Amino acid sequence: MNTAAKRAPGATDLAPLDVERVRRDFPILSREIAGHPLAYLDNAASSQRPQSVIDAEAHYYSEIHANVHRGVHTLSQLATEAYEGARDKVRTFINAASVREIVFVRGTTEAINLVAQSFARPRLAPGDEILITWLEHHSNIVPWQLLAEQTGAKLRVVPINQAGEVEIPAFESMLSPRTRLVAVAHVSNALGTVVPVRRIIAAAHARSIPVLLDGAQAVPHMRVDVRELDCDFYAFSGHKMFAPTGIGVLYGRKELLEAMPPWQGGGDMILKVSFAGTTFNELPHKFEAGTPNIAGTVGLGAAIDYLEALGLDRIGAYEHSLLAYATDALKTVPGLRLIGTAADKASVLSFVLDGIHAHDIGTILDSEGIAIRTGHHCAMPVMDFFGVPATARASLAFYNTRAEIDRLVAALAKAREVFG
Ligand code: C6P
Repeated sequence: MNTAAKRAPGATDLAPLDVERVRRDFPILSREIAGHPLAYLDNAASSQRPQSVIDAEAHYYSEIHANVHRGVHTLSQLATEAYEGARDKVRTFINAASVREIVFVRGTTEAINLVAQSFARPRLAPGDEILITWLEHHSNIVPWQLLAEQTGAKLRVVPINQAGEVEIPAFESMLSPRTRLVAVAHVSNALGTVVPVRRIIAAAHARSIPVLLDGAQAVPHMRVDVRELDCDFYAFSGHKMFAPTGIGVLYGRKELLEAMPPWQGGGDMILKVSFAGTTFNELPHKFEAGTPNIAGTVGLGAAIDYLEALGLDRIGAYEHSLLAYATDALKTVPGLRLIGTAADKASVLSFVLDGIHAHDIGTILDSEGIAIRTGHHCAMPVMDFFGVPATARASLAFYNTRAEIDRLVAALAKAREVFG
């Protein structure tokens, strides 16, 4: 295979990422754990923050903090500008048509629950169906189970294959006249599978069925364009894309959001309140009851600036080559079985090692300064499918290096010596 063929789509003319320089932007990456330089390979759980994001939050608190949309005083206006400015950055980042389609929430989990309760619940009758896949995170399973209990609707689950890919023919055959919503991950957190969401959306839309994408594991790794994808809802979390915790985004098509009732009631989501009745605020404020996470949105805006400056295509190209390197390196470890071998994958290596529990692997790696996640990754059905109680999962970001992968492989050899 020639070099160009190994590159990510669209990356042909890009100068490569200067990873050593990039690493210096992240203060935490220079710390030690257990006397070793930190190798942070737990980015799917939560990534780290560049100094610019930390500075943006600190500047917000030390210079402009006040409540938003509520005051005529200077600070309140500055805080409102910063908050709404971040919304516009998100709009550009995912290429939404309007800032009215960008709702700030706590994270992916809250975004999906909002859609379940405000969009789906009023539309569901007993016997209606919600379609998800076998590789979903619990955040894209449990809200639909709760909804099914509340409405009498049915949750249907599209199978995956041994590589961890969604069975598209099965998906197409499971779309029925009773399907009211399709909700699927863009990228699987437990396996790294990139789901062919364009095909899924096209098939669902051909039957006028709306589609929600759980983009928690996609936005940090690839350019997401909600209009090009043609999805109806897109949910993601700031903390996986180098932004603060407690802030996330629900993108929704304006016509759909406009037709939806508010999810929570309170301040800021109203235009007028009297005991005779309440008039709700316009989009997106209708869905943002109470004082929001203003500092978090400012940090999210700074994270977007940072990602845009590096370039999502450049990030994708670098991560693809690191994933290929890591996949080959892990295959050399005796007794290691990769879980999740889809043809199209992003930045996740889940594995089991013969005779060693995932938690023991995690503990040994931690003593070597290497952070990975072990367990079910909030995707228990995936573990059941592959017949394992847990996996060890290394998840990569653009600041990880081949040297860190080499350390991972060496530490796994050590784990085999200790437990083997
Ligand atoms: N996955 C992981 O280690 P929140 O917690 O709301 O920010 O994101 C939930 C969520 C939803 N969908 C997917 C695909 C996810 O990966 C996650 C979070 C983390 O894999 C923590 S469980």
